[in-house]
Amino acid sequence: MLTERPTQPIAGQRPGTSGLRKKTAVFMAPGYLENFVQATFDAIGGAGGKSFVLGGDGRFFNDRAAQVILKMAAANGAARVIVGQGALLSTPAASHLIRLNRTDGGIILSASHNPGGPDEDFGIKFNTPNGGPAPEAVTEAIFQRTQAIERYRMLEAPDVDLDRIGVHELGGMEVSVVDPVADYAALMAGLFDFAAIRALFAGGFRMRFDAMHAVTGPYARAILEGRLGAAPGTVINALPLPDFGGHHPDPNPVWAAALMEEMFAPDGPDFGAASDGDGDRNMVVGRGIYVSPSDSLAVLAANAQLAPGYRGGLKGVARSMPTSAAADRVAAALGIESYETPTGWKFFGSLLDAGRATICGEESFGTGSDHLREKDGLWAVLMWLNIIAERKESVAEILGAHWRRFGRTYYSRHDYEALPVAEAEAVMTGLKGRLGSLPGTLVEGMRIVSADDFAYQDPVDGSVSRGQGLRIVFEGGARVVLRLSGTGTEGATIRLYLERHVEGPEGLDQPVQEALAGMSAAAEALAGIRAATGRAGPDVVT
Ligand code: VG1
Ligand code: CO
Repeated sequence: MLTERPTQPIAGQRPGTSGLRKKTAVFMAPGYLENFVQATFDAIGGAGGKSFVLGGDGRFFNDRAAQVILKMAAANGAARVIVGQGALLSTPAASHLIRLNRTDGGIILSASHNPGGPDEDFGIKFNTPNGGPAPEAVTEAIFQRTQAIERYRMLEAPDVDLDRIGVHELGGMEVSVVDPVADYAALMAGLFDFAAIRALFAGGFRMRFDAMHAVTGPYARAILEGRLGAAPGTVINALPLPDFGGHHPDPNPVWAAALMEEMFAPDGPDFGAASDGDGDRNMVVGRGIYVSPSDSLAVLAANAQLAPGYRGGLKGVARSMPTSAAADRVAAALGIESYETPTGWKFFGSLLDAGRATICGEESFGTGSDHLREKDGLWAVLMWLNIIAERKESVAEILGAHWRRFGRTYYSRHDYEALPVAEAEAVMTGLKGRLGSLPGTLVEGMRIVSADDFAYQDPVDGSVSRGQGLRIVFEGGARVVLRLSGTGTEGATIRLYLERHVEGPEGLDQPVQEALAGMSAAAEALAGIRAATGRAGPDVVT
């Protein structure tokens, strides 16, 4: 039975950097999820006759939310929804399925790297027919609709058995339950030299992949251990759990500490990697060496032609503003365009669609290419494996060679988490107010050449996004960048990004935080985060 249920606007349903994220209990409150889903359907001109992809990272409430969304899609007249078995889909796999099946978009249930569980976080995100996160104009339209909503449509029907692969029927709508891994694995096999990677593993190459009890486990098992012959047990924490085993599914040295320890042990594996809650991010580690995400982007761009899918070369490279300029140097050497976009994958979509960029990346452990329209954790791991198989060198050798050729861009992000909102905003507005007076001045003995609040005009569609982070550039290109996180659910998080380039050949092997000590002091002199918040230092350093 189809019902129209009266409702009213709920405050605060504005999507952030990557969809709408709130405490799980907020999402479970009556009408909360329903309002947002109905607003999404309304904002895209209704769901009637349309097809969608649906899946999530398996966190607590993923299964219930999927059933609600299916019944709402049916009640709104959708023709077909493609769902990953068990309501699971990694974000990149969802993006691929949208493109492969030419659907009218997709709904992804995830709060990505945020912890999951009844007391933790949940999230939802709409992706457009190109497979990418909805651009700002669409998220704004959804938000406007949440503020005017008066009713939502719901089908009263039993749940669909999402564990059974095949075609189901729900109130006249087709529900296709598909293997979440198969199409994605086939896409990867077309991009990379699986035979060469198989030979690498057959030759005794040892790898550890930490799936962090999040969605990538089944993908990594099937591809690395199944198709590529990595030793059984290569993938650890492979079972997706509703609370990610109580951990943060955030692939960085802090939250993947056990992997780091193994990789830095004397007889550690040759290669290590981890991915986040929804599988769109990656951390890559060599034996005894950590690869910063900004460096990873640069190395992948410089070596992409070693992989069959990229033999023809790259059209351009794009990075988010806080990501280091290491990739720009590669683009310059290759004679291709480089782009600097605001934080969030949605800003890469138009460049990828227009064929202006092939590889994109963010400092937050996100890398991807034009094979789909999301960042893609396993893609980056496979690209590294393909490069290692071709170059027959270790991660340390590949990075060392990269730095000797392009110089080394020391880089670090310092996160001050869960600050009182007023305190965090005072730090940001204080510095923002002083930006105009900074150029030409000396801080910690370094001269500032420019200071601005980053604004971006999309070179393809001309849309403008302002207020994307405070950017202070010093002589020689060193930078201090500050922005507020748009993905948290508690208080405010200030992200401070530090960067300094060393051309070499001397000084390429300094400890990162030592190399950036001057930048850190300059940042405190400029922004006074510690002074204003009383914090002794950042909560997370990556
Ligand atoms: C963070 C990262 C950003 C990333 C976003 C979503 O955003 O910094 O680079 O695109 O998360 O990634 P913020 O606003 O908290 O800095 V994911 O893997 O959460 O979809
Ligand atoms: Co993610």
